[in-house]
Amino acid sequence: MNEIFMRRCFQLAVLGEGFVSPNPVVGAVLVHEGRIIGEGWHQRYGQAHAEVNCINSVKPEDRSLISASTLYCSLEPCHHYGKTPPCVNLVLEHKIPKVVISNLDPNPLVAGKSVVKMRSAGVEVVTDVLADEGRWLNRVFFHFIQTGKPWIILKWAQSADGFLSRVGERTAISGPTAQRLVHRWRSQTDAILVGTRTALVDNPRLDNRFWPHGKAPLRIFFDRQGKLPDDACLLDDSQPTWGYTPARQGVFQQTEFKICSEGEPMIQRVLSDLRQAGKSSLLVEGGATTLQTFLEAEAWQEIRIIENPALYLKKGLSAPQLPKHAVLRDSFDVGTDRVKIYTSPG
Ligand code: AOF
Ligand code: ZN
Repeated sequence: MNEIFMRRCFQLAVLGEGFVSPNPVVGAVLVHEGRIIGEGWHQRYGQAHAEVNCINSVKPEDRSLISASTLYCSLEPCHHYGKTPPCVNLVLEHKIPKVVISNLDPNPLVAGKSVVKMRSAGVEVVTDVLADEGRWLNRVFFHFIQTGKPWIILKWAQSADGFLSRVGERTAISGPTAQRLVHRWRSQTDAILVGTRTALVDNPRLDNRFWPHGKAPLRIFFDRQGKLPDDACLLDDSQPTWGYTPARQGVFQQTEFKICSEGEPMIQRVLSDLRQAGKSSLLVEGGATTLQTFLEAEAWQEIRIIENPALYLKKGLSAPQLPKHAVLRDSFDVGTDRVKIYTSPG
């Protein structure tokens, strides 16, 4: 039973994706004798936590049952006064007798303190239910709060014979359903990065128009020699953008030019800028040289490969080599394409 209700918490948590970072996605359900009487999730950064929304959702006729119900939370209820008051107090005020949690909150302000507080008040607390799934769901939050560094995802699409594209031209590899998925990934990520050649050859928009949910991510591009034409999509000032490029003439509201010197190591610079801006995740969308640079620097936590099993290019720009130590975490079909998700061990 615990696992069924925890899975429901995860489903609810996911509804917050794209809206809550750098906070975790969190879901909560309140169950009385096997019946769900309340559900909630953390919907927006800075706003009510999952537990609050869950308790507020209980119908007036069921409110008397709260003190005889079990609260399931995908994350340990918080212990601190942040932008909202501590959820642990809510549990105690409503005299909820049992709380089931997937993960303890790694935030040092919480970190098991709420479990101790609830147990000392006589609440039965069960932890680690589907803990691995819970950690995977909030991998960005866990990594960011524990290391202070953004979670880096390398993404590429390749043909069945291992090519990224034909040389020097934008090449369609995956189908429209995969494109939607990529836009969903963009909406879940704080920042998206492309290298110089991709910016020039593909003229990408790097928006999430096919998954218009969540906030528009920060776009980042490299163009150290300032070759990108004025009418390039990345210079349309339509959403927050950082260009590692010489400054340009013109009036920009959302576009920031980050001047860098020719020999400066690019990855360290971007990561440190992201860190300072509180960005918890980065999706690197290419091209080959940029992906290779991140791979060689071991600067990645996750790799997502979309493969078109029916497309053979025979020649072109080779896809990067998957590192030997990459661990396959998930694989699934999307439309006519196949997606494989790898993580770095440890
Ligand atoms: C919960 N339930 O739904 C979430 C929690 O700034 P605040 O007040 O929103 O606090 C953010 C921190 O609270 C976040 O870093 C994490 O430790 C925890 N998130 N806790 O009890 C929730 N989203
Ligand atoms: Zn809370």
